[in-house]
Order: sequence, then C-alpha cells, then structure tokens
Amino acid sequence: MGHRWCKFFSECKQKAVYRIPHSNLALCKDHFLKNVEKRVKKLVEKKHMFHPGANEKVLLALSGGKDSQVLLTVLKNLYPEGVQFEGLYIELGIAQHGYSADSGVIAAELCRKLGVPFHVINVKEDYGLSIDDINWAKRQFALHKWPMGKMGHFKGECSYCGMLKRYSINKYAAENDFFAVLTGHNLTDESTALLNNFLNMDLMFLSRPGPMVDSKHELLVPRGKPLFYVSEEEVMMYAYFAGIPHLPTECPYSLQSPNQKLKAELKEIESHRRGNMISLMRRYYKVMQPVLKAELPKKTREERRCSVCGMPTFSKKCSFCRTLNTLVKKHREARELLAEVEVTIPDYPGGGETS
Ligand code: Q46
Ligand code: ZN
Ligand code: ZN
Repeated sequence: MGHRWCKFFSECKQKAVYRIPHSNLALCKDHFLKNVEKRVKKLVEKKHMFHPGANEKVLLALSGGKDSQVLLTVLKNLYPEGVQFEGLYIELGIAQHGYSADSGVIAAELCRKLGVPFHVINVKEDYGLSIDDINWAKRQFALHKWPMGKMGHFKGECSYCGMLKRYSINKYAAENDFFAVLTGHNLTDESTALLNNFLNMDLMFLSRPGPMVDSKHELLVPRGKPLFYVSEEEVMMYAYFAGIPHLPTECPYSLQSPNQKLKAELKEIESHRRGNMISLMRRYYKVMQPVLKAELPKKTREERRCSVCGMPTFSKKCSFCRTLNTLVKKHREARELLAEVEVTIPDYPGGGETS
C-alpha cells in the first residue's frame, strides 16, 4: 500500500502496512496484529467458546497450515494463562510432496515453542484407512471400470477427510474431558461453504449455526471457530507479520475440491466489493439462519447409541461407522480384484503359455 500512516499514528509513529478491508482502517504491523486479536477475543467471549480464567481444557485442531498455526498463536497471546490449551494433530496419511510428514512436524514445533501439549491421532492406525488409501481405491475402481455396487460412487477425498477429522477430534475431546474444540476455519472458507450450500439449496446445512456449535450431549463436545470473521488474506498477513511458521503448500487434494473454484469466484467479487464477505456472513447468521432454523422441522426420531462405536445417532449405526465400513470394504475389494487382474492378464501381447 502507498505511504499512508497508521490510523493510530499518535501512539506508534508507524507507516501503515495493511488496510482492513471491511473497516478501511490503515494499520501498522503492530496495530494490525492487535486488531485481529481484538476481533478474535470479542467473538470467543461473545459466543462463550471457553471462559478465560476458569482453567478449562480446550483442544485445538492443528494441521500445520496457516489457519490453525495463527489460531494457536493468537489464543496464546490473548490468554497466556487461565486456559489449558492443547493441540491435536490428525495424521491423515497424505504422502504427496511430504504433506502429512511436514505438516505434523510444523504443528509439533509450534506447540513445543508455546509450551502447549501436543497429541497425534493416526487415522490409518485407528480406523484402518489413510486418505491416500481412499484415493487409491477410488482410482482403481475408475481405472478398471469395476462395478461400484450399493455404494454408487466415491465422493471427493475432502468429504471423507472432513468426516474422519470431525469424528476423531470429537471422540478424542469427549474421551479426554475437553470443554471445547476449536478449529482454524476462516471467513473465506466459511463464506465459500455458505455459498456452496446456498447454490445447492441445502437447507439443513444452511440452518447450521455459525461460529459456535453448542451441545448439551456429553459425547458431543462444543465446537468453536474463533477465526470465523477473519479473512484468509488477513490470516496470511498475520502469519507473515508475526513470523509464524506454517506449511507453505496446500494439501494436494484441495485442488480437486469443487469449492476451490467457488472460493476463487468469491475472492473475485470481494476484490471489487471490499468487505462484502464479512457483512454477508454477519447478516446471514444474525438474520437469516435463525429464521431458517425455526422454520425447519425438528427431528422427531428417537436418539440412540451407535451399535458399533456408541456415539449418538438416529439409526442403528452412526453415519461415520456406516461410511467407514463401506470404505474399508471397497479398499479390500480393490486389492482383491487387482490381484485377480494381475494374475489373469498376460504380461505380453498374445498371452498364453510361455514355455
Ligand atoms: S486435508 Fe483433507 Fe483438507 Fe486435504 S483432503 Fe481435503 S479436507 S484438502 S483441509
Ligand atoms: Zn500503528
Ligand atoms: Zn458409530
């Protein structure tokens, strides 16, 4: 930006380095960092994501990416004491470009630096499948045109990955008495998801609460998103100005996500309607979402416990166990079918006996 002075020049005598899109405030580095922290603090306390000073255990889902690295840093700056933050990293088993290996190291390193306990869940060890395994099975079925049976088709990797992460983080938090789980979802991701749900007219998703999902159920831990009103650009700038290490690359599967294109289009709108994203989200969750929620019929079915994992569900098995079971079966089936193909396909044209 040009040579403008910080809005709070009388305090800092600094040049502005960034302009906050929705408020048009031109700020120096220190005042920008404070501005983001102030907004996060306001949302955390307004939504009672946790209670500062009460020494509650709060679990942060870490991925080594900019969002969760910034979230942990901001929260430790805001609340150096009075809250027991702990980090949980989910090892998803994504080998391409060393994605999983590098992201785990980066998340662990920040926790060590900030004195935050660091935990790891390995989805392959705990649930029998990595994200790469799901991708491998999906590619084998497509390549060999094997019939999909009752499953119909594979969804995108991100859909299974999101399910695995949500389930395992909640389970870990419930089993270890955490008061809340916090994730690094930012304003840009959340606006993209809202737009996607709107385009699909997915009323169930549209009626879901915004920055905080509360729960009265002892097995469902409340989930908060303290960066809900901080844009991706602001998160990047915060990471840059505060010198926070984070994985510079995106997950290789993110490029295949249909939301990527929508996100680019939303950013394009934002580029000529600065601040539009935040006002859209604020108004939606203040005005539209409560109306929609009140209008939608409540679930009247009896709540039960999943016969496999014991989590709350409305059917015999919860949707996580059903999906996981199908994926494990499909992965096994692909290995067996491939072994058959390898045995029966001759290694040279013409085939037949070699001697
Ligand atoms: S890690 Fe998983 Fe993301 Fe990779 S597979 Fe998709 S959801 S993009 S945040
Ligand atoms: Zn300043
Ligand atoms: Zn289950």
